[in-house]
Amino acid sequence: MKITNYINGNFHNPIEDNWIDNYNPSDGTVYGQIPNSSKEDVENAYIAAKSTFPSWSQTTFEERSRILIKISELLEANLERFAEAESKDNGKPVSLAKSVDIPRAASNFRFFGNAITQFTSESHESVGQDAINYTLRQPIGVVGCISPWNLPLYLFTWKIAPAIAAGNCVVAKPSEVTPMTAYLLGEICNEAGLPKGVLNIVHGLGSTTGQAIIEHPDIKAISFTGGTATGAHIAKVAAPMFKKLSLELGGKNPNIIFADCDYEDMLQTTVRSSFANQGQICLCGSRIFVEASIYDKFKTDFVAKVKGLKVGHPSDTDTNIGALVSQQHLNKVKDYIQIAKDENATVLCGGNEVIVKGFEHGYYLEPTVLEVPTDDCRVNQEEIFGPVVTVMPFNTENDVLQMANKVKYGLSATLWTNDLKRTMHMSNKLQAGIVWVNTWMLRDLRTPFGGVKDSGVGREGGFEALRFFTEAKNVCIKY
Ligand code: TXE
Repeated sequence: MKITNYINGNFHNPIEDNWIDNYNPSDGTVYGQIPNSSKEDVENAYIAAKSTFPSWSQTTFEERSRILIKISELLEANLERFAEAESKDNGKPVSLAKSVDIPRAASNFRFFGNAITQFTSESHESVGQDAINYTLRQPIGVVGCISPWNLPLYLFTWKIAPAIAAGNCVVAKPSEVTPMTAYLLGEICNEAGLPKGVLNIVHGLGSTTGQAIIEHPDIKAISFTGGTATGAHIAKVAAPMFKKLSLELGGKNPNIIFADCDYEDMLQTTVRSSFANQGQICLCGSRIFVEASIYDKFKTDFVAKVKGLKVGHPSDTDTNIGALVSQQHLNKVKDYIQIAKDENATVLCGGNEVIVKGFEHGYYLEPTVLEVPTDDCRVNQEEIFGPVVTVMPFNTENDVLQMANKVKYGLSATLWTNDLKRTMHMSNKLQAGIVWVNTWMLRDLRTPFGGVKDSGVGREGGFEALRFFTEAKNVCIKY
């Protein structure tokens, strides 16, 4: 099938008739083509967005809210179709797409449809100077949203929903590896009555289509989720044009386990935080540190559970681990397993490709647990972004804090303990944008989301996202 660009409410082939193959990771076959859109396609998307902005930015909050909530309802009504498309494109189990990705995409529209009706600004009376200040929160204009392949519709809509709720018009690009659900979203937006030109979706490679978006002088804000190197490149291109940037980048998150935790709960959740979505979530706890007194027990119990995970075709209802997103990504993850061996890590389980009967050319890998000799080896420092975790013991709170913080990333951290003082102390000291205590990936959409250090700049979520997609203008009136 051919995926096409969604510009001004209609579907268009790319002007240069340039196409790239779209792979199904579960069997390695090409099942479609997507445009590799050029600068001209991006320009057309920009023109549609620009000409719609004056009317969309003047649409009442109630009307914007009504349309966003309608999109949310239509996504829910099309849950099966979207979940199957997401799984086919990405390799994730259909059950995961059905329970997490698509419901969350629907929640993004519902949440920001509601949030915009509650978004207020401040006023300040300058007492003694007979003046009052009030702050207007005005939409920016045309904004760019660029998203990755790991949680395709989930992250695409996490950007688009607040952008359009705040009154902007959007030029958006999903990952070239997982374009399908973004393509289907266009139809849903038309059905929901979103005015033509509010959302424009261009498909293509980062180096052509993505580059044209970030270089466009009149796309004044970019919200990006993806790799740290790409984030750094975007910052460099955007800086001379003073674009507003929100960059959500990689992670190498510590999962710190103290002996006083609720053990069974920790064990179950740690399996999930290590391998959900084949470990391809920027929030996965890929470095597991365990207090020495329970280290051996943990290793035995954890490895037993991991060995029980079923690697299989994404459509099978009992599959826990589906396919990795691409051959290239599978190769990268396998290279890291070799690097670990070269650095004297012990493979406690996994480490090999899996041949799934009937789907021999799919990109399957066993969930892998590596016991590492030191915290500064490469597999403990670099983002692998696959079904691979490291484990090692620690003795004291201070030791583990140092190791946890000794990476260039700072997205999230998970802490397992029932000690209140330790919880407070560690949560304050961990260098991360998000700390979970005795849970993982419990997301409340009102809370700020983002990282420190090389994990990015800016915060998404709640009013933070609406603030990002608006400019504050202060008006001071002397009376
Ligand atoms: O990401 P890219 P890739 C990490 C993970 C992964 C690595 C590389 O470690 O192995 O990044 O993944 C678009 N101008 N994460 O190569 O390239 C691209 O088309 C504008 C972490 O897939 O960063 C896609 O839409 N856009 C992560 C998006 O950027 C450009 C999720 C992300 O692709 C561009 C995914 C350019 N010059 C990978 N180049 C997370 N934080 O969750 C690329 N793109």
